[in-house]
Amino acid sequence: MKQVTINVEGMSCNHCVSSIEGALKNAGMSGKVDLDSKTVTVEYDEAKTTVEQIKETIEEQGYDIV
Ligand SMILES: [Cu+2]
Repeated sequence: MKQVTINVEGMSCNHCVSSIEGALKNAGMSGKVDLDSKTVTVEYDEAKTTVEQIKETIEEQGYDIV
């Protein structure tokens, strides 16, 4: 498993946390949102997932990648 930390703009509350973490989970990844540092740390299998796909998954929820 690899790990990547992505800076994300627009996350402000627990709803944001659960929509992003839920979307990542549905896509087969394990994500952790940190509202204080405005980051999402994702563990993923590089054989199945690219960083681009992770970013798209977050953007599809309505958040901007910095
Ligand atoms: Cu929110």
